[in-house]
Amino acid sequence: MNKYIILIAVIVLIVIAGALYRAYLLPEAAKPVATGVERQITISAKKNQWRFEPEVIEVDRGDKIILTMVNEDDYDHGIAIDAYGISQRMPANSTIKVEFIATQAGDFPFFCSVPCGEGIVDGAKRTHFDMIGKLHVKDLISETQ
Ligand SMILES: [Cu+2]
Repeated sequence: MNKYIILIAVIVLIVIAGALYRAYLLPEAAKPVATGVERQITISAKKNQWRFEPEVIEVDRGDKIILTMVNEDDYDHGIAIDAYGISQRMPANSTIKVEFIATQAGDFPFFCSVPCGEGIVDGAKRTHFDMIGKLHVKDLISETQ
């Protein structure tokens, strides 16, 4: 038999198997959801505190998140959420917007992605590495609201 016909048959089989997997075997928690809810959330990098405010944000899986990131400092910071492939620079004394859909449930750190130094805040040393917070994405299927 022509090897191209065999090749095409194999590809067709793989595609059909993938479609069947998505339709029947994919766990409910792994299916994409969109709640249609838009959440406006503002997070500030507090001036000379090496701290995000707030440090915990809670959303529902499937929500569209519109983050307004305010940098109060005279130097740059960054915002990164690895799980969502987000990494953006926050220029000094400015505000940026970051949009994404919270497709995965779980706890994900958000953190400063631009080395931004250190200082003493209320007698304690704070550094770039203290600029970390938590994004909690609630799963509406496995958690009861
Ligand atoms: Cu920073």
